[in-house]
Amino acid sequence: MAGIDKAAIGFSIAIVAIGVAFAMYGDAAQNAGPSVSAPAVTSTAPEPVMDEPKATPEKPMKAGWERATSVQDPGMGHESHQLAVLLAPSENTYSGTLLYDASENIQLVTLRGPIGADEKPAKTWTPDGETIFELTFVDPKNAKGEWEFSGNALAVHTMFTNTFVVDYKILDLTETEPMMEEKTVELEEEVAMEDTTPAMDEPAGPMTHTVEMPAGTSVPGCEETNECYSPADITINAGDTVEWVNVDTAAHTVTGGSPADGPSGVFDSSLVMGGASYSFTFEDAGSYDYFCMVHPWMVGSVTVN
Ligand SMILES: [Cu+2]
Repeated sequence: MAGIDKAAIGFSIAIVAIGVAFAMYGDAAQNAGPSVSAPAVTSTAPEPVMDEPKATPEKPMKAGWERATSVQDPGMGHESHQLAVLLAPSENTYSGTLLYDASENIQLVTLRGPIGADEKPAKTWTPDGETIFELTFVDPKNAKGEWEFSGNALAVHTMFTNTFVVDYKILDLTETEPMMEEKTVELEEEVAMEDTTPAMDEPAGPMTHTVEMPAGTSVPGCEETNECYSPADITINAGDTVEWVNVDTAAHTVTGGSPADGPSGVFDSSLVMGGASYSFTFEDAGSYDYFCMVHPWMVGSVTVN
């Protein structure tokens, strides 16, 4: 179970890492790229777009296919990207053929891991220096196509701010349990953007740690397993930043203090809408409890060494 949790957390953070990485040239691509169709967005404004719902593009749904709608990339300051998760993170390895038909060009993403410390793939990401994931990112530069994939999760992505929809079908889906996995089988990867992808391994200096506000936390229940923030308790180094990503549809807060004692005043996100995020940099060692002002069963802590 710990493996699944770690993978799930890692995937979520990895998605942020993807967003962070691609934001760097995503801005350039956006300036140079085709205009986007979202009416509320201009390409030049420094968009305070985190909280604004985007119109879902109209697209006839393909009969017999499933549909996913993207959400704003949660990376801090990287509002210009969109993500849709098609296969949620799993300890099992998924393989299959993805047929996709999206409302605009999309990029294809898989995550593999956690992998062994002796593996040295081209693209890695790690939340803690120990749990290491391999990222695969393919840009087919089209909206329709198919992709043979393999990984512990499957998602699609754009480098634009507007919501996209993707109709998809997964053929020949298999799930391989970790025990059954043959270590000798290498993923066949076409990392089209390999040369331009900023390296994500071995971050130097202060790190950013991601904590999710999971879906469904606006009703009680998550407190029974201490999963109202995920992870609810995190240990970091002084100078590190914690980014809380709201993957729920409900708005939440990240408020220093406790439901019993009220806000500490150390940090307070105010309302973080669904799909938005909040970051705080902890300069001083100590233990910091926090909670959600809207849903006081949601509590978490940050320990700063
Ligand atoms: Cu809440």
